[in-house]
Amino acid sequence: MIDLYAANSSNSQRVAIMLEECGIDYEVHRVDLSRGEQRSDTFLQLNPAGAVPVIVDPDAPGGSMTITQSGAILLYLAMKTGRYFPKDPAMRARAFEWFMFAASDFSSYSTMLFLANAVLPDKSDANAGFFEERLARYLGVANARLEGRQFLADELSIADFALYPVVRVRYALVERDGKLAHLTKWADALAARPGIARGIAAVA
Ligand SMILES: N[C@@H](CCC(=O)N[C@@H](CS)C(=O)NCC(=O)O)C(=O)O
Repeated sequence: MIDLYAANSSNSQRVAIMLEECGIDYEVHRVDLSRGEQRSDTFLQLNPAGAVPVIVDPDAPGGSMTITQSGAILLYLAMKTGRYFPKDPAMRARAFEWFMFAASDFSSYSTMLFLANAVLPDKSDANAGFFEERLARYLGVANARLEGRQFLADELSIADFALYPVVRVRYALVERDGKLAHLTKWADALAARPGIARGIAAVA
């Protein structure tokens, strides 16, 4: 049984989705970010960076392991189970490419938009607008990739699980554009998967 320390956030959703889709037993331990639980001494022992998600896998190769970083956890689970990790080397490279697009480019700008709107001491519409436009451009890039294919790396993979929760949280930008038909079809198909719905609900 894997312990998942999580909040209602896209990074936590990624991990819960992967656990659900792999059929792995897990228990959610909610971390209340608004109360600063991520900075408690107990939590900092799990992740000195004070952020969710974190998993503790008692059955990791070589003994119990604590793993942080949603992307690292997805890769770990993909390698452990052999699931959502294309076997064909070329397609696997594509999955890595789109996984990194999600985990670095798209996620970073989504976080920066959140900071510009809600956290930074000097709020700035210009800064928020800059991050929004970058995200809008990235949505267009993902939309173009999905033309004529069901999933980012052709078969369902960790790339889709990494990107979907962040697109979901930025869906207003998809609707504002109004022309991202391939991305919308992809998001609808993922939303309809019971494992994805269960993963999102598990950390809500
Ligand atoms: N790159 C990390 C980001 C983790 C992260 O920033 N988590 C946020 C929630 S989405 C958090 O716990 N923030 C608490 C804080 O910064 O105090 C990952 O992918 O897991």
